[in-house]
Amino acid sequence: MEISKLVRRLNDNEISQYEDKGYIKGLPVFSKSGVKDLQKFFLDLSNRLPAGVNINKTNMWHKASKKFYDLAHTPAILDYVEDLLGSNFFLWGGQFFYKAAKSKGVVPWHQDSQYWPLNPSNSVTVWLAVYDTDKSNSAMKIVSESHKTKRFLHKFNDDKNYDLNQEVSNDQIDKEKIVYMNLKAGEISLHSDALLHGSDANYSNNPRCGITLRYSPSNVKADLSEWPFFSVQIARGETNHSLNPIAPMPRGEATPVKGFQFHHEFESEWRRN
Ligand SMILES: O=C(O)CCC(=O)C(=O)O
Repeated sequence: MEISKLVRRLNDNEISQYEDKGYIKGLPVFSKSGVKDLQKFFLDLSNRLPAGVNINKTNMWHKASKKFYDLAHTPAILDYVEDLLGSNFFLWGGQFFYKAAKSKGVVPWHQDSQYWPLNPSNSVTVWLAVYDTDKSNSAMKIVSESHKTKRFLHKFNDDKNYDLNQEVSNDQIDKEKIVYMNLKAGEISLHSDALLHGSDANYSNNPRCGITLRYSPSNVKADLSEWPFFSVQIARGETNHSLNPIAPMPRGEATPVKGFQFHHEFESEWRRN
């Protein structure tokens, strides 16, 4: 995938904005021709899913698919993350947030850290736009500065249109501070794991898809009693091998069929494909 000529490093204002507001948006990664490849990549991978499997319920693509692994190790993306996390960090999650045109799927307001048994809580999510995205086609929305409140009260909600099952109620949301993460295809936003975010249904005729990549500094440890499948791939620098299990680079193409899978579950599929 061709990289945009506009890629760069984060400047001091952007780094301060991340610390102060909890996000940065509109960072270029892929060129126009790279975006065509990105869209083909998304369609190819989603077409591999067995009938009845919802792509929004799958995860760990970086452990299953060499192509996804390569995307998540794109140097321009890692440079932006390094500017926030420093030179030693790992990749541990890769998934899609897809909403077809006219789809009713909603991502309720939440903090990622509510879902993740990671300590310390200091992860960065890259949200890579596969298509142009704004409020009309359900761009992700965030509450600026909400990451400064470490824990909002989440309640379980099994609404059939929800892509996640824990939500922060509307009365806890400071409406004045909502920002839509408008992005051109091939651009990324970055958000803190403590930032409140979510997205509405897609009432438009255009699809929207974000590829999310999760990175943490190498001192972060997962509680394996809660997440036994957790394993990491070094993204930059070094990692402490005694803190978390290490996942190999995929040796081929496999397809996750649910959210949580061990890396060894993909091995036989690599041999077959
Ligand atoms: O794409 C969305 O609407 C939400 C993404 C999200 O929840 C996340 O990146 O953690």
